[in-house]
Amino acid sequence: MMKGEWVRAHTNIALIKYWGKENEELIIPMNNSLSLTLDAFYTETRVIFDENLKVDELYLDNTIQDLAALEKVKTVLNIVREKAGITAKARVESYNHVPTAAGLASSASGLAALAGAASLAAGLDLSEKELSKLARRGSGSASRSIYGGFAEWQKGTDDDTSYAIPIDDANWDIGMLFIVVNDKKKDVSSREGMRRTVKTSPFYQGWLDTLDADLSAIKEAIDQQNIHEVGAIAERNALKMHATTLGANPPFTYWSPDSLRAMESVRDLREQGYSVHFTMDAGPNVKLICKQSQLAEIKAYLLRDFSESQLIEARPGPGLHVVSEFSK
Ligand code: 2P0
Repeated sequence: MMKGEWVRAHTNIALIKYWGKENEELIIPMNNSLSLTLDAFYTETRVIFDENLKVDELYLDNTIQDLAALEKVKTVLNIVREKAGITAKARVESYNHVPTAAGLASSASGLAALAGAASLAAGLDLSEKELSKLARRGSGSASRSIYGGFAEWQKGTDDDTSYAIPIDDANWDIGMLFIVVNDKKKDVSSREGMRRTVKTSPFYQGWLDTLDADLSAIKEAIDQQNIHEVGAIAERNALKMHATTLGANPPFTYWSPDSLRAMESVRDLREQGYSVHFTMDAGPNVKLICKQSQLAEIKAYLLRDFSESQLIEARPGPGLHVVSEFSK
């Protein structure tokens, strides 16, 4: 039996989105993406390789998960077993730390924590680059959660060249505020959504054509610690990504009426003189990009339209690390 330590990975939110795969099996993306890792949401995971187990098992928040949930996990475990030359099945114990039960659990933190925990349990001593590649095989966005602050996932051309690198430690006045929108409609998973968009949306090429410009502009704005530009570029990038879904066949959108209400609030805040922009991912929640020093004021303003439990403050967070004191 090989029992690893608890490893924590924080989630990240992309400011330049990953949207589409060039290689589905290896998870090589169509474009580079750039994200900010956050303090507020994280996953803690431990892996035990045990010869007595018949199958791999995943316990999430103390509840055993079904085969569908195991799919991404098994991909990572199989690569680790192959690298370490072991055959034992694994018991994976994982806890998601999310302030509310709002569907914010992320495959980014989950698969990054697993990459760290499984490689440690197997006795592998992987570099950050190797960990990023391993996490990527589980879920693309997880490649970026190896690092704290801003990270860029460089698409590369194959398994060996597609991984994230750190860009900036984000130790300046930037924060995010989540507006959690509850939405009952059934989601199109991001995996299915990006696949359908790449295949069928006539707007997809337009999305790809402007990415290099967005990426170089946002890197310059990060260098200058220019919160207004960082937010403005991220907002435009997110809107372009979401526009591609309306051109897909069948068409779909992740927006709900409450998402639009949240966007309206962002415009109101800008009229009040705040530097606030938004981004959205494969769901209806809206994430504001603003000065960390103004998070409390902005939250107070939003309490006119949203409840306390819908508003979650986030600050830049750290990269993958071992936790000596397990916190649950
Ligand atoms: C991102 N998203 O860059 C983009 C923006 C959603 C919208 O990465 O198929 O769970 O496991 O590689 O990483 C969500 O997709 O997808 C995502 P897979 P993943 O954050």
